Amino acid sequence: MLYHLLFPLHVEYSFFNVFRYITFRTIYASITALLLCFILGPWLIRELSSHQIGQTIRRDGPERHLAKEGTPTMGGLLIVIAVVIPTLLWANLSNPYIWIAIFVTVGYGAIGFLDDFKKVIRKDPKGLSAKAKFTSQIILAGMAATLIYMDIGIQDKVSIPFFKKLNPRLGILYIPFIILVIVGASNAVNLTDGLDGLAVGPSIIAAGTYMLFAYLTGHVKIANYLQIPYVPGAGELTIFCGAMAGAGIGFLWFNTYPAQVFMGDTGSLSLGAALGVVAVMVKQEIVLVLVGGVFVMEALSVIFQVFSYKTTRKRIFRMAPVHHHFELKGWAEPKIIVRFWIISIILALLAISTLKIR
Ligand code: 57M
Repeated sequence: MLYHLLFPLHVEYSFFNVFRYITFRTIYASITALLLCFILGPWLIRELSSHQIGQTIRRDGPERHLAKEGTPTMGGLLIVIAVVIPTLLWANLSNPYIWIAIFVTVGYGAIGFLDDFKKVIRKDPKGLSAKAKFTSQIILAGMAATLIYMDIGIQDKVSIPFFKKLNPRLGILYIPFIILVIVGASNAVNLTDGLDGLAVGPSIIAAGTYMLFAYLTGHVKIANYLQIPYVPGAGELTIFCGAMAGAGIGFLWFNTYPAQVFMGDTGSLSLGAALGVVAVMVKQEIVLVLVGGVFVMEALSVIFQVFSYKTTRKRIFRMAPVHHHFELKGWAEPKIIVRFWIISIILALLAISTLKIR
């Protein structure tokens, strides 16, 4: 909105030219997101607490989680607001990628909200049924995939990290592929969200990485120089990613150990889906496995654990997802969290290196 209101003034006042630049608008989108979190955060936490929107802790988990009983949850509302408002303020709203990113973030936030609402307010420990949750995730991702492939006509070629000449075309299969990326990313972030700051830290790092990818992909000269796909208009997603990184950092202020608030499914589902849809639109889909490596590791730990337990009745980890394993080994919570962040940073750097090593 600010872009549309203020940029036209550059004809009379050259200062307003600065609104043309994606870099300038990204910085201010991040700052706006941070400020929104700092301003709204304490109020939201107070409201959630006063309405007793607190977490119920499962009795079969690591014992030290019992002390977290009653911590306000659904803080993801803050994340969604702090991603969407700065994007609406600073991005070019005639850009379709921006609207698809907002649609997916808000849509998955709404699914998470319904789940949290049933669990926390209606006191139904099961929340939304797995079937309802999964079906609605697939429908939303399917709508986004159709828009991306049919309407905007994003190419169905997939970029394989480290191989610049290997770009398989998926044809119509590109639609289920996009659904897989969005739904997979969303659920993987959700599984990771089990320790203070554990999901939001790697989400910030991933948003920062995709901020870079979006900028490069939308810049014809740089994209050609790096021989990565050039997607006209995708550069505007840099602003969305900047808002996401800002919102994540702002939320972390309150979610860092010992957490004053949890994000709930409202936050985890929307953050994961937002990363997934951006990865698709900037044509760096497969490398998300590396950028979001911590989420992948957490999801795989559950898959292996369930498979092993079902087939051999033996557990690979003391408890899955893998962060519980380290908790039960006696590692202090902050140690696990910060080590997972470090792994995320290393993986993000590796992912960025795929721009050159190819
Ligand atoms: C969400 N959420 C937390 C909070 C957060 C298939 C199975 C592996 C699924 C998995 C599961 O349910 N994962 C989804 C994990 C929960 O946090 C809430 O949920 C939101 C995210 N959806 O925002 O609202 C608890 O996590 C802790 N927490 C923090 N800090 C935070 O910032 O400490 C969360 C955010 C909170 C709080 O304690 O209450 C969760 O873990 O429930 N299931 C599991 O993870 C279960 N694992 C399991 O059953 N493993 C078996 C299997 C797979 C064979 C095994 O290994 O044998 C464990 N989860 C729990 N207790 N809580 C089992 C025991």
